[in-house]
Amino acid sequence: MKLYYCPQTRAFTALWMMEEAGQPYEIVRVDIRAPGHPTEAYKKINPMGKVAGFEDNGVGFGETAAILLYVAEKFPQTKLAPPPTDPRRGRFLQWLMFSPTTMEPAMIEKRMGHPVNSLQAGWGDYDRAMTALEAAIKPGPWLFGDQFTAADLYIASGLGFGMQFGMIDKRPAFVDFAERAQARPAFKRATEIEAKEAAKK
Ligand SMILES: N[C@@H](CCC(=O)N[C@@H](CS)C(=O)NCC(=O)O)C(=O)O
Repeated sequence: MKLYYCPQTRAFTALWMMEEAGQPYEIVRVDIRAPGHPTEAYKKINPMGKVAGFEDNGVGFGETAAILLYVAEKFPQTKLAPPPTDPRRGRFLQWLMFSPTTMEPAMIEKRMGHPVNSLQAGWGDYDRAMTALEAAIKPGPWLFGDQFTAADLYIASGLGFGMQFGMIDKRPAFVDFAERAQARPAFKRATEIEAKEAAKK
């Protein structure tokens, strides 16, 4: 498995996932800030030319949610996703998709300071999205009780980023959730890899 990665980008989420999965993988650096990016060669991996990208058995693809789901399903023993027959599966998929479909646009809305029509915008609006998320994560420790899944990872990654850059309010439930996730050994390993990769620039 190859993870197409650039430090200090959204590719950190997929890097963290690889460390949670604990399976052999190779990091392939993509410099999104280099002139000429994205190259035609890289667009064969991710047609958008964005990171993260992923390749397994000669097939490349992008989108963090797809990478997380692919890895969780490839290694069911990691229990990073409830299996397709599990009654919680649909709810898991909903929260896995919540990051790109709802949290990200809500963060941009907050940063841009443009109020939106909550009925028309697919993400509702910032307050609606954050209130739904807060209610889901409050019981804890994770969205599915004691089982940490790829959905928790993706949400925690978005919360960490959003709160760091002032795009998400530091509600106590968000801070607790992000800190709990960041205390995981896999997060710490990913952070160390990220620091080493950033130093290579
Ligand atoms: N929806 C994508 C977004 C990825 C994305 O926007 N990545 C940025 C870095 S944070 C990127 O590759 N930017 C370079 C470019 O647009 O060429 C995902 O979640 O994987």
